[in-house]
Amino acid sequence: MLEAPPNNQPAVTTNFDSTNPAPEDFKTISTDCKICNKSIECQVPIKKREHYPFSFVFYHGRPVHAIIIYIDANYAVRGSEIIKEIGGQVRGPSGVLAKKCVVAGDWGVGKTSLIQRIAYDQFQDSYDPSITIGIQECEFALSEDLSMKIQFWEVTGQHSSANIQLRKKSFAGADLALVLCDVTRQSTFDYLNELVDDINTFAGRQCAIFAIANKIDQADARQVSPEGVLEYQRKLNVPFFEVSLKERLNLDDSLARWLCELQKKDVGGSCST
Ligand SMILES: Nc1nc2c(ncn2[C@@H]2O[C@H](COP(=O)(O)OP(=O)(O)O)[C@@H](O)[C@H]2O)c(=O)[nH]1
Ligand SMILES: [Mg+2]
Repeated sequence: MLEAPPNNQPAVTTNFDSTNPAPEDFKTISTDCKICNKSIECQVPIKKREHYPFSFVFYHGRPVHAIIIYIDANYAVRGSEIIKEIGGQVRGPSGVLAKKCVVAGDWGVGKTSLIQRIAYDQFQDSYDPSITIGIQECEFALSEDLSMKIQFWEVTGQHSSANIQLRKKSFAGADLALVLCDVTRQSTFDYLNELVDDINTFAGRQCAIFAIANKIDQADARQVSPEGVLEYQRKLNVPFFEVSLKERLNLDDSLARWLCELQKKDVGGSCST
């Protein structure tokens, strides 16, 4: 049985620091945007030394476009690159589709595990609520000359007026939202309703939402049956995938669906998955 983190309300974290730093650990940097034709201020998460240098995709402007910012170990901007808008989405100069994916859900549902599985194909049995991935970038090859770079944001924290601004910041500009729940704890399903509302409000309707019902390897401990999962799917009107991150069950199928959904938005047509 998982133990809730101390106050049951971990802060929204948007960086790599395993000491769960304060949510305001962002640094404002200025850089020129050729589309806006002026200097813009970007809020970039502060990371641990060993994670430098890193690149960060900053979404802004009307219509929304993005700039890739490379930060060196002294927090200097090493360079920036405009990625232009194509059909409401952004594409890098070298056939790279750039996407932002928020990974949200109650504590202990498997947000960190999901990102670790995708990025490193690793799984950790122990639970330390203070360890959050923050932001992790992964690149997926879609074809010989096209790849997709997804920036995964782990968004923790319960709904509360105190962290509503932080949620807004985390969800803004998201192309994809993965909302996780745990089949061994029904309360994690009940939490999805307000999460989906927040995503629709702060990320906008163009953000594709998928729900991940995790931990199906714990069949005996299930509080939500497969029929129950379908019931939530109907109620929330969001596709659900039942997975086990521990056993790596159904992950590839669901990954193929998200990538397909994101790709469809840019290049149109349908996917074979
Ligand atoms: N049995 C089982 N445990 C899992 C699974 N996925 C994650 N866990 C465990 O659940 C706990 C919380 O996972 P974590 O990814 O840290 O949750 P987060 O708080 O949402 O980021 C950890 O102990 C994980 O090992 C799964 O598929 N099956
Ligand atoms: Mg976590």
